[in-house]
Amino acid sequence: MTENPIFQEAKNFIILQEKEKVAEITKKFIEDGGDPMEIMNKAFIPGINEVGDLFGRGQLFLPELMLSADAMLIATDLVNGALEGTANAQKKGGIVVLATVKGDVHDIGKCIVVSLMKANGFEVHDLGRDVDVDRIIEEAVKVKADVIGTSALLTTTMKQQKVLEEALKTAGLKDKIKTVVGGAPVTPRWAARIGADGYAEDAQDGIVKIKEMLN
Ligand code: B1M
Repeated sequence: MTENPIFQEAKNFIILQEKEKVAEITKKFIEDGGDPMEIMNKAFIPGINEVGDLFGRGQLFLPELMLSADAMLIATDLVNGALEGTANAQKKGGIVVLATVKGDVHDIGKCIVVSLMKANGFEVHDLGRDVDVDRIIEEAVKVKADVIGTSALLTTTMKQQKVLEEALKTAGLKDKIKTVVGGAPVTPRWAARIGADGYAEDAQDGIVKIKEMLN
């Protein structure tokens, strides 16, 4: 089956930093009954990944990266709004504290994870980005979290996920609160090495892993 050409068009709008066109195409796709996660996974994420590759190769610079990120945030907000509209309050998925780790401002992926978890009936406490390990643990204790999920996008900040594991052990909480790690540089090997309970490749995988843990 041939792929819907709208995905290539939407991907290009992210690469070309066309914020208004991103908003238009996303709204139209959703209004026409499209699955919001489909346009996210097939157009916007490949688009921003391509921007990241161009930036990594020095073919695109920080101001352009920031404009593409703004366009991506518009798409994410619209997709997340549509996902939250589908939330099923009947399902009880458990209590999850989510954050992007200290030193890291990348939160587009984490926001998608938050919305998809809410849509799947989890009680989500989103601490935002650049969040200190002590703050994450404090909130997890306060809300009696079943799971702490962290996102890290930089090779320098993923070490914070290890700091979290060590702090949980020191506080005697390691066997009480499960942990899931995610983010572009994070791998299953890293998760195993630092003693995290789970690794999630994407938002959907995060839901699957947390559900497995809580069963
Ligand atoms: Co930055 N950046 N950035 N950036 N940026 C990367 C990460 C980079 C790989 C680009 C590159 O060089 N090719 C590179 C890191 C290199 C490295 O560490 N080795 C990089 C750099 C260098 C930087 C700066 C240092 C640039 C500078 O200032 N010179 C700076 C750092 C700032 C800081 O954090 N201290 C910086 C800044 C920025 C912007 C602010 C411009 C912007 C972020 C805006 C924002 O998030 N609000 C930005 C962006 C957009 C990117 C890229 C292009 C895209 C990231 C993204 O949003 N992807 C990125 C390149 C890339 O990753 N390919 C890059 C889409 C998003 C949906 O995916 O976040 O991976 P992702 O989330 C996925 C999965 O990973 C998973 O599910 C999500 C959905 O599928 N997931 C989880 C993530 N967390 C999860 C948690 C879970 C479960 C699943 O459970 C807990």
